[in-house]
Amino acid sequence: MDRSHLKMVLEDLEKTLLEFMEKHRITHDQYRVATALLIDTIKAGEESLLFDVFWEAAATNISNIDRVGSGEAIEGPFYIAGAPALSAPFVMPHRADEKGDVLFFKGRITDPAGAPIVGAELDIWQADITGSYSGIHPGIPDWNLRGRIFTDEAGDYEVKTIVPPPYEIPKDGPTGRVLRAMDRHFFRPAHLHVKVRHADTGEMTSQLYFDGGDYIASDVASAVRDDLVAKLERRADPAEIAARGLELPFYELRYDFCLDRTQAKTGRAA
Ligand code: MBD
Ligand code: FE
Repeated sequence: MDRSHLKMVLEDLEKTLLEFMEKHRITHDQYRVATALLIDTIKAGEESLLFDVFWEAAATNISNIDRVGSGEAIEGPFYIAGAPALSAPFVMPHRADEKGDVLFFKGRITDPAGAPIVGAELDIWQADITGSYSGIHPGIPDWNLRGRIFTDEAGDYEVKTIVPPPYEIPKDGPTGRVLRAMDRHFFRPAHLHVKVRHADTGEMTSQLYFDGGDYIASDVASAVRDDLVAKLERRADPAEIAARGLELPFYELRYDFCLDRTQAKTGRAA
């Protein structure tokens, strides 16, 4: 954004908020409540949560308008850079007694012409069966259910993990206070987060949801997009279960990414 555009946008933001204050006759006491809320949010470490729940989806939707290839999604507040690079066959780091149904998350990454993107990195992070993220919530080993995997010569990827549950955002802090005042629930539908990187395509951030899952139509973060909802397929055939070396039915989620090789030039670093 150049300087004159920045000036114009900031003036418009100022004007919009001033008009809002006039419209709702925001008193000095109410103004103090609002500033205290923002300060509380930062003290509680929820500044990213508050912004991401209310405004990140709009920003990604706007960015997607001119985007070639698979749409992007919100990053949310819980990404941590530097997850372990895994080796094939890929299995997400997990505890010996990790609970949850086994999930194979798989698909192919190609360019718009259908040529495979070989050696693309998928940096994946997700909640455990209690809806907790390692490195964020206490009592979970570092990097649990966080890891980086890579596409093969055909552009294919597959990683073994668990099916995450719907996620209830922290509701006892300032973000929860706002949502409660608005009579909203605190849930996000079950989701997998992923950033995809390749020197030719740059980096993109996605998030995948499970068709038919709870809260798909009422995500507290308003971040579900039809193009990011994939079918969670249950595999119960004993032969298939045995072939996977498993004992119980498992699930597969397939999502193919299309990434434009020219997108690397838009300023997103790989
Ligand atoms: C999450 O896992 C998330 O993805 C968002 C957007 C907000 C809170 C927790
Ligand atoms: Fe999340």
